[in-house]
Amino acid sequence: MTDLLAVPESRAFPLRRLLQPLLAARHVTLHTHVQADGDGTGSQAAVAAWLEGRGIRVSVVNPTPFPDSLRFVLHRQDLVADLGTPEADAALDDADLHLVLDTSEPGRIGGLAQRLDPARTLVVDHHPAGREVVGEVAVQDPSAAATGEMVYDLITLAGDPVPRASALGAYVALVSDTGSFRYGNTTPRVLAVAAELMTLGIDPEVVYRRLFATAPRRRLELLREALATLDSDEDGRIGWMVVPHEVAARLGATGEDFDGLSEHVRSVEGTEVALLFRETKPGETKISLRSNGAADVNAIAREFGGGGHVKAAGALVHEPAETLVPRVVEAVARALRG
Ligand SMILES: [Mn+2]
Repeated sequence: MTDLLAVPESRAFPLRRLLQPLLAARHVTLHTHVQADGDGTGSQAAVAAWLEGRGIRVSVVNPTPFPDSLRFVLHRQDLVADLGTPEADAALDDADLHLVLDTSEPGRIGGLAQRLDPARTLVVDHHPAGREVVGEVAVQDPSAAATGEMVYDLITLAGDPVPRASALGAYVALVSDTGSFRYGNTTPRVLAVAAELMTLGIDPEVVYRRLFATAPRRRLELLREALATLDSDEDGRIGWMVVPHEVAARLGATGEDFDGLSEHVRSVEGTEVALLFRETKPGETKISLRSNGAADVNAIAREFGGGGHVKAAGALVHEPAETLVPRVVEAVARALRG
């Protein structure tokens, strides 16, 4: 069997270039996109434990609060300072290097976009490159299943053993972005990396329980409300659910409560594109788009000012769901007609 753990050369070359400034830094701040997910935070945790082991100071500064449900992935809670706090300002001022993980787009990092000097900012991301990139040294590789896979590569290219805390972060990243090793991005290499991480002490069942098997009651109530709105176009190729702002507000639902909701829509037989419309506030709607392969939802999301991957994308639109839903459904129908 070929060495599945070997880093593909097309990825190794740019990652080695990024290693030079990274390992020469004194204090690195780590960043990910708004509404951090398991890949963004897992990648941050993996890099944090690794760089600290090398004697480099690390801070985690995200544009929106670090999700409580993902705190377990960090080896130290005091690494985190939310943007806008004095601690975050101090870390950003003191750092000589910034590393943005799991996005490269200024529009995805909220208020951080104004705080990061591109000349001192590196990017590691697995999304297709957008128009603007936040850092001057950016490694963007859509062939990676997760940013966490690239972080694993970065550590091994440095010639370092993968610390156990880094293994946990990388594993959480892989589980999150592959839908627990079920989506099409689950390559033989992903499973080989996951196997390697297991040998470093990761217990898949423990991670599963922390990520999925416990949820606040409001999350199931949100699912019940969302399922009540389940709808589809005439031939059932496009399905969607809508969560109005008043529902989310009544339940006290946070961003992470919505993770995976669109999978319920996608699971309906015959569905080719699944949509979730979530009003984040009155007059503002977040669209999540999931494709079973027939349509490029990244292209559709870009029509509405967003982006993402071919099979999973999103957009934030300043418009109530009521008028937005028919416009997006029509755009998807057009894409499916090809
Ligand atoms: Mn990701």
